[in-house]
Amino acid sequence: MINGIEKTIRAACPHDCPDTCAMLVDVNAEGRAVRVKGDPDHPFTHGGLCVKVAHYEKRTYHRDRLLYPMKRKGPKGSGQFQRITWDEALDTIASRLGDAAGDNPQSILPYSYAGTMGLLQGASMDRRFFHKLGASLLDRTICSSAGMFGMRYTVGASVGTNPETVDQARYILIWGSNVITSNIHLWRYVLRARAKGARVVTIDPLRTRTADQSDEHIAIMPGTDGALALGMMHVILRDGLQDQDYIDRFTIGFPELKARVEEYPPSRVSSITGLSEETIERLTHEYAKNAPAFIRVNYGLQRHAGGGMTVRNIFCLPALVGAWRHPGGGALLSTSGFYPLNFAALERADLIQGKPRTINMSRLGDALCNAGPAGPAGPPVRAMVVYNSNPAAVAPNQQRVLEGLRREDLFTVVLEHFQTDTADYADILLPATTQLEHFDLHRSYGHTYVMVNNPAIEPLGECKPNTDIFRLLARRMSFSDACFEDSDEDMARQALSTCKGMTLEELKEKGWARLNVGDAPFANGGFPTPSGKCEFYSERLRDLDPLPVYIPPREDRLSNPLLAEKYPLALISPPAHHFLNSTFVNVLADKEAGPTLEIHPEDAATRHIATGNPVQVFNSRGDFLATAVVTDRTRTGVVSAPSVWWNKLVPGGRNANSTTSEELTDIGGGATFYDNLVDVRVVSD
Ligand SMILES: Nc1nc2c(c(=O)[nH]1)N[C@H]1C(S)=C(S)[C@@H](COP(=O)(O)OP(=O)(O)OC[C@H]3O[C@@H](n4cnc5c(=O)[nH]c(N)nc54)[C@H](O)[C@@H]3O)O[C@H]1N2
Ligand SMILES: Nc1nc2c(c(=O)[nH]1)N[C@H]1C(S)=C(S)[C@@H](COP(=O)(O)OP(=O)(O)OC[C@H]3O[C@@H](n4cnc5c(=O)[nH]c(N)nc54)[C@H](O)[C@@H]3O)O[C@H]1N2
Ligand SMILES: [Mo]
Repeated sequence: MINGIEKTIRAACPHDCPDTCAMLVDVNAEGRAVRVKGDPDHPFTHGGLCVKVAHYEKRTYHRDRLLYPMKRKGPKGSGQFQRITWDEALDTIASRLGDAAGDNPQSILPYSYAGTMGLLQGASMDRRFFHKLGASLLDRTICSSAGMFGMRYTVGASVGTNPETVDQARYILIWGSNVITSNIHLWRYVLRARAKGARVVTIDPLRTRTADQSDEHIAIMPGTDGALALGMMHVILRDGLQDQDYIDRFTIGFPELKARVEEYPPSRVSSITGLSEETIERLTHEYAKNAPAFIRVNYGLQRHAGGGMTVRNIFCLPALVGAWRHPGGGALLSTSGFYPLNFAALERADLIQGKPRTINMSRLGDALCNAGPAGPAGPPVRAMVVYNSNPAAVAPNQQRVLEGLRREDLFTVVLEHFQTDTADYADILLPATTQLEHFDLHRSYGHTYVMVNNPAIEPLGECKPNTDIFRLLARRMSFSDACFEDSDEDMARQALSTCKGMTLEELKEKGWARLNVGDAPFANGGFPTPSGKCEFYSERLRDLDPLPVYIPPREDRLSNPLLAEKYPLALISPPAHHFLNSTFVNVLADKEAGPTLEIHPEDAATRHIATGNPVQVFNSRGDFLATAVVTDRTRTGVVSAPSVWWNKLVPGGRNANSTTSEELTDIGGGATFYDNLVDVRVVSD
């Protein structure tokens, strides 16, 4: 025993972040987790943890943890609860879901996202339960679906550059990604590449921590990146900078693409993006001439009307210049498509009978408030089970969402660690275990290892893992299929059944296993598209446009000048450094400077706004309050509200999502959080 540490457990960070860090948890003789640290042996995360997770045990043992089942005793939203037993909680839920199902099971809506990225606690027994029940399906679009489909139509899946080769890149374009905040372990590879002479350029409307550390920052207008990519393709082909051999062998649709990009000369692209022609020309030449060039795309830039096409356009670039040929070359948004896990065995879609409707999670307000012809087809939502998500804070068009959650005829169950904004609206609130208390299996979207999370401690209070809760509910509903008896380890084995050479025993022992992804996986084509090539022309996109095209934001000065006259500022609300979406806000709020609004000095001057002023940010959907920070870190015409705050922890009780819209992206049905015009004024009293 060293310093009272009895054992050290191999674990994995569960949070919604590309890095999926390998963790070690020190547990003392009393069975208490006393310290969490990064595992220095993990090849990608190499012992580092971020500012949020470095003291993870404090979140687990936090005094506000939910420890017992509770039922509502005050009005919806008041957050008043009384403790009940698990039996009462499960009986009530089973009986209310049974009633709703008797009527029409599609009146039941599961609502979950990536509070934990664990394959078991995130998408296994829960899916089986709702599939068997015949509940509405949920289209999980709130984060990444636009980009995912943009990639799928171009390179075939969520695949790209092997992140462990990025140190071999000679040119690194960080495009709509705040690596230092939201993907910190990639930064080491960026710095190594730079030490060997690579140039690092960041394209972001804000001068973020990452932009600050780059060799150049290009402050683009939000939502216009698709046009920039087309402009770059124009310059590449105009100046003969393409890799014709790679194009001929490993792409389809080149002649059509060539004709299309002629429509995007730098002059046109300059007026769309707010960048000078000189910048566009120079950026393109640097990109095309410094092989291997790597583009780190992230999800920020796809939260706009044209988000899917934007990612598609950007993913055409590496094939055009042959960047995929080299280790370190290419583009990366997500590695999740590399994992050959058996998701079908986990989720068991075969349990679905008939054809239930699908509800898009990014239109929750609509789904809850618009029974009838205006809303989703089918019956009104009568019961909702929320887990791994905090929609009252994170979903767009917040006032509509809250209106829905207040409905007296809606039965709401929430599985949580803490009493979040959403939990305040629960009829039954169930205490879930955290990562230190349960078992799980993980993939990553920023590296290529399968990870295991061994439980370090016993569940606190009466907390239960999500898997257990759905197992118990299945029993209460008398579901007799054998799959409802599977243990978590059984399910992990099923998930691994399609991964050659990986066993659960080895994973539990070592903590991770590397996928077999080559150093230059697309050097000789082999894209997982229908043609096996990079598809500049995609037959599957015939209904929208089979070729790359610029789809402007719904709300910007060029596409909607009337709206822009009324609400002239583009609001983006990217992650605050110490928060993970709305997770950690209650634990780490004091590390952030309160809800702030960053505004450029010129935009502040015309509104008589000074740093420290309380301001109201508003549009036709709603408003929220923040403290102004006047700074040239944001460009003119753009304001930024670091997010996602808990409503109940900020003045006014509502956050940036009071202004965001439920409109969806061009492909993938994604949320459009950053496609959002507002205006700002000082709050006078
Ligand atoms: N610390 C921390 N890490 C996180 C998260 C977190 O909340 N906190 N969230 C996790 C999740 S769920 C996700 S999806 C990822 C998100 O990771 P990122 O995609 O990196 O997240 P964002 O901050 O939304 O977007 C990145 C950058 O894009 C910029 N941006 C916004 N709109 C545009 C645009 O139109 N064009 C361009 N070029 N840039 C734009 C923003 O200013 C921001 O700096 O990070 C994950 N990691
Ligand atoms: N304005 C604005 N809105 C945004 C974004 C933005 O950038 N700006 N980002 C969007 C993005 S990218 C995303 S991904 C979504 C994220 O939205 P969500 O997926 O809802 O993420 P969180 O807000 O982190 O909430 C997750 C909740 O799950 C809980 N949780 C964690 N682990 C477990 C578990 O094991 N069991 C149970 N039962 N609960 C658990 C946590 O306590 C937390 O309250 O938000 C979106 N909303
Ligand atoms: Mo996300």
